[in-house]
Amino acid sequence: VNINRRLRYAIDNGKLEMYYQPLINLQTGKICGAEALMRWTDEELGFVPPDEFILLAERNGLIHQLGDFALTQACQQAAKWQAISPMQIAVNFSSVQFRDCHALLAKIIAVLDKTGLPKSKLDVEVTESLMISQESELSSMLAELRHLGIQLSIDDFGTGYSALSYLQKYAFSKLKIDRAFVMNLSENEADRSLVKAIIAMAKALNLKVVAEGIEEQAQADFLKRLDCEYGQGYLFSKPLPADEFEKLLIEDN
Ligand code: G
Ligand code: G
Ligand code: G
Ligand code: MN
Ligand code: NA
Repeated sequence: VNINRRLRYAIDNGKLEMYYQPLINLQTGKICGAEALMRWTDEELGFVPPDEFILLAERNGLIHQLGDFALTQACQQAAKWQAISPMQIAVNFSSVQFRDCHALLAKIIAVLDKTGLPKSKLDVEVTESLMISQESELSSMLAELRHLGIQLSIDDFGTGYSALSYLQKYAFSKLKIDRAFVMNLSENEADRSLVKAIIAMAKALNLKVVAEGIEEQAQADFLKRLDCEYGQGYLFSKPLPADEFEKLLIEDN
């Protein structure tokens, strides 16, 4: 089976689906947003993990079509869900999508216009790998996103190899602590210290903090005590199909 061909088939035949994982306000326990995560189940290959097909798509160029799909679907849903709750929607972007910054910015603006989602409700998630690229246009593109009122988050924080100087250079709104640091909070004193330090640093830089991969109440309690604003993880909910997320959102409001 040629996985490239199957992925192209999936794009052309509506076989991709967006799932939504609730973003929880740790102080109130309520849903304040969602992260959109792509799912692909192929008739021949079965369930293909997103990190596998995203990597493939980055190599064969299909990432632009996947990215457009994720953005459009997520904004459409979130625009609809504004009637239930003023929730935010976080969409993952690959660094490859930023190679043509102008085109990407135009795409984002066009999708927001078309779907009617307020700009402040979109959260663009990028990883530290984007910060390694020294494209001169990146800086002005990210500044323009923020100028428009769009949120910008640094995802998987702490797992990349980039210097921390980018945190000053770009105006991020949120920092998402990678689940690798959250996982062992209950057992590991070093991880507790590290998470404490990351939260303190984020606060000093005026960034909101999201802790990812929360699976246990003890982890949530620890993070709440440290004034971590938001959490995501299986403790609250795994990523859900749109209709299931919508039910949860209605129950929560
Ligand atoms: O969803 P998990 O649900 O398995 O996702 C695994 C990885 O795939 C994560 O790093 C996530 O950021 C990435 N991913 C999931 N959906 C998307 C998407 O729509 N676009 C991009 N660029 N990455 C995604
Ligand atoms: O999260 P859950 O317990 O439902 O996952 C069960 C199995 O399904 C896991 O082996 C996982 O690899 C796979 N899986 C995880 N997320 C999804 C998804 O969004 N859709 C489908 N079809 N399978 C998934
Ligand atoms: O890299 P990014 O943060 O975009 O990807 C989020 C990934 O984390 C997805 O694969 C999602 O399914 C997964 N995830 C979300 N919550 C949990 C959790 O509590 N535990 C684990 N192990 N994975 C999680
Ligand atoms: Mn993410
Ligand atoms: Na992450």
